[in-house]
Amino acid sequence: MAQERTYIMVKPDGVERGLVGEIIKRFENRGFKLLALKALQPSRDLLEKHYADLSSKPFFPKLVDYMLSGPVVGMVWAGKEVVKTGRVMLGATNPLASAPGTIRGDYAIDVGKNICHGSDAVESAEKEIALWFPEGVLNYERSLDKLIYE
Ligand code: DAT
Ligand code: MG
Repeated sequence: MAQERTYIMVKPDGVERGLVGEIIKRFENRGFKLLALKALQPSRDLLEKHYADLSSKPFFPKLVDYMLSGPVVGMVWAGKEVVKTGRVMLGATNPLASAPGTIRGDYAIDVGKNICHGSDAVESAEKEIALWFPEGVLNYERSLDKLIYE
């Protein structure tokens, strides 16, 4: 089976608020497969690369400062349409526009404190995985998949 992958990251506010387990649990419960997980204090350089597409936005300096304010937890999840589905599970960028039941819709209010990141396309996911996990990530078969996929 082709393994689509996405990069999901709990932002500093999500880590400090103790939401790491909750976010992991939602991806686990859904049936996605964890390929990598780490807590780290990202550097300004790493964050500027991660958000390079937004560098001309007026909120960019504030965004980078927010992301520098504490540790983050980065993870790689795999599964069928995990990029798109991961974004649905996260909710809209602006938490006030996020449906209840989504992570942002259940736990956040302001766009500048929206708890989590999820890749927006398969191509950007692969770029982000290479950026955040230069050491590489796991690739393994899971017997559980026969209970999740038809
Ligand atoms: P997303 O995180 O949903 O992929 P994005 O990639 O457009 O959204 O933006 C990255 C982050 O930048 C987002 O999670 C929060 C911040 N951001 C986006 N739009 C913003 C805005 N209009 N004002 C303040 N922060 C914003
Ligand atoms: Mg984005």
